[in-house]
Amino acid sequence: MADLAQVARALDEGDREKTVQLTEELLKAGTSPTEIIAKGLQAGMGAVGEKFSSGEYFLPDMLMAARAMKAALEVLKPALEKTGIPTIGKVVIGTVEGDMHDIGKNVVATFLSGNGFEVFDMGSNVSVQRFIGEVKAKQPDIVGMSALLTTTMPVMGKVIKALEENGLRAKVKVVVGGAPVTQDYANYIGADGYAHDGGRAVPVCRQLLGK
Ligand code: B1M
Repeated sequence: MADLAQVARALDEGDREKTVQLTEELLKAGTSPTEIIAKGLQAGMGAVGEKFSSGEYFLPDMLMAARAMKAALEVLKPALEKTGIPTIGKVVIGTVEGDMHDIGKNVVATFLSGNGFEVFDMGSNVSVQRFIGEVKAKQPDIVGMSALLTTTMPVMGKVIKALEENGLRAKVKVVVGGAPVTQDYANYIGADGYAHDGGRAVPVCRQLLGK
């Protein structure tokens, strides 16, 4: 039978077909999608990241792993999206300007929409101005920002500043996350919440809305 280590390995090898096939097998066998993400897919991505850092892997290896992960997440999406939950609140979410990493943000968006939030996903490389425009247009309860690069993390603070300058800060809660982001950094830039992963983003957002 397929196991989580095999999923991690297939992803590390950038083998999209095998990653999807093993993900399907595990799901059918009753493994929770959350566990498949954390202990299979994300574990594999961690290995890819380490190999990229050490010079063993190059950009195409990261791209192949990203494609495999996206395909496997599509398999898990229906299982993550519970239905019939009344709407808890509206969330506008995006990866900040200069940053193309969208897999983690997609996971967070899927968890939120699967748990009763109406999610407007702006994609990646979202400028400060686009965040402000979307907040004005959608009037969300929460603005979610993701950053995977130490160089793009400061953009999250710029969005918060722009929310203040546009008289919107009191109307929304701001939640931030992404691999290099910490609770301390969230406090430093004046965000309302920080979540380490997609699963934890749900209780953080619920708590901020008092629900
Ligand atoms: Co890039 N990359 N990458 N990359 N990449 C990292 C982030 C890196 C750590 C790799 C490394 O060196 N070890 C490194 C960043 C170093 C740093 O700044 N500290 C890096 C680099 C350097 C780069 C480039 C600069 C490489 C280059 O061109 N020389 C380049 C930058 C491009 C750009 O953005 N401008 C680049 C490009 C890419 C690809 C395009 C090839 C691809 C991204 C494809 C895509 O996303 N569509 C890619 C990938 C795949 C990675 C790694 C290997 C994996 C990222 C990922 O998808 N993880 C990554 C190494 C790593 O993270 N271990 C790396 C899986 C995902 C589920 O986890 O995104 O952490 P994560 O999301 C989690 C949590 O962080 C959290 O919940 C998610 C789900 O549980 N979370 C939130 C995320 N957002 C949240 C928001 C929230 C709450 C929680 O609230 C709103």
